[in-house]
Amino acid sequence: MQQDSSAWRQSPAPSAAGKASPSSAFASFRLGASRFFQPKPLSPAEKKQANAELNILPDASVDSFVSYLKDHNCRKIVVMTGAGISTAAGIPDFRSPDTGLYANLAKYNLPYPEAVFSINYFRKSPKPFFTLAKELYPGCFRPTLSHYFIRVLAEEGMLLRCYTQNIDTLERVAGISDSHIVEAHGSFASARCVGRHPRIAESSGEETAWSDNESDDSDYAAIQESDYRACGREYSQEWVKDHVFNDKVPECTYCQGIVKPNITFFGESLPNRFHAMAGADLAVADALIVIGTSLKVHPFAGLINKVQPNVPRLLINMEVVGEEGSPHRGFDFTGEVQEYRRDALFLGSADAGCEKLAEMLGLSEKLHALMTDEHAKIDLAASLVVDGVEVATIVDEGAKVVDDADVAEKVTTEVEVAEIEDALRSVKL
Ligand code: CNA
Ligand code: ZN
Repeated sequence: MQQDSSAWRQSPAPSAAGKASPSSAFASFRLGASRFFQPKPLSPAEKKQANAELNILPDASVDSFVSYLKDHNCRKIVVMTGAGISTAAGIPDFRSPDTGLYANLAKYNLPYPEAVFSINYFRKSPKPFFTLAKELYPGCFRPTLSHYFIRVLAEEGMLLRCYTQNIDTLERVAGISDSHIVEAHGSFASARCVGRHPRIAESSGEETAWSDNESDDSDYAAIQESDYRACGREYSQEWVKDHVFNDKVPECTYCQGIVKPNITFFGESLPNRFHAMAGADLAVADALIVIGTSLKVHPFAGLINKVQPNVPRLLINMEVVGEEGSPHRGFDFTGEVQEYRRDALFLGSADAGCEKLAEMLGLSEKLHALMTDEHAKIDLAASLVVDGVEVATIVDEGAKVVDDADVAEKVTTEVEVAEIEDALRSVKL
């Protein structure tokens, strides 16, 4: 057990006889007095005034943050993103007051907005989620400047990892490598059946008692929730998408359970990859950039507290989020609460913030060239015929557009820039 050293230092030494001697009484008085006159402990802001080393950043400006990146040659930047980096692509976020999904869910008749992403509600009533999924489905949107900025950071060897809460797969479409991405809330890229089988049927060696004895309810009356195991059959994104676009709830061909895209709902645990990587990544990160998130969803939001206390952090968002007024948690843009001054803020759109970062890092030209090129490929794939081959179908496979090396190569090697420009004039998105 840890000893309380201050209490130990201040207690008067007893005399040999066990009584306090006059000198010890005086000492006791002096100690009491010095305790009384002890100077007030310095506030974190005063400590920072006295010790320049506590000022990791001199102020909360983007300029100071970028100077730090350059001066310290940061190569292990962790980027955390949320729905705000995809709104410019036309995908609504959750919580923006008029445009967010939560403000526009009336037509689904939900008991509360979050129900659309609640696993318990989904099991009972999957239709609202699939109706919404049709609107959000990947493959219909182009990545934003912010997505490409993250890719440029990776190509410059500056990115350790991008942790995204988004389920739209636009990081993949932007060409950020799988190894650099952690999809903390899963994605539409795969799906599995969330139906359940009675374990009893399995252990008794019977074939699927589930469907064979449907009429005989009494067999199941005594089965508890824990007697079930998840079906878990995997289905492809294309198979699910087919159902969703035909307004059908996708049902497992094996057990008739609902097939759910592997996105994390409220009430479900996050993917293993998140748990396996977050702790180690954040511990060694040399800078953190948080873009387009309300930081309301945990455990993701708590990642900002996992970097070392002297690692600088930048928030790029339409509104200030994540301040908790705590010495150990949340952002501290004023530098008055936490030991180190290290938080910077860009209040505005994700794209404007990333544009500014790119400019200051000398990466602007590369970023714009990359985005123009990638958007052209996506547009082409959506509407063009290359060498007599109809590639319009490729757009249906969304994330594959960039991943599919053959197609990408074909588009870049066989179509001249002039052709792309001509083609773009005729593109109908
Ligand atoms: P949120 O709670 O809706 O917050 C979005 C935040 O971004 C808000 O603070 C906005 O002010 C801000 N914002 C909106 N537009 C911009 C912009 N152009 N530039 C900068 N900031 C902007 O969303 P979170 O991501 O914080 O919440 C986590 C949820 C949302 C996750 O579980 C996601 O799966 C879920 N979600 C994802 C998507 C997607 O994949 N694109 C869309 C909607 C919701
Ligand atoms: Zn099933």
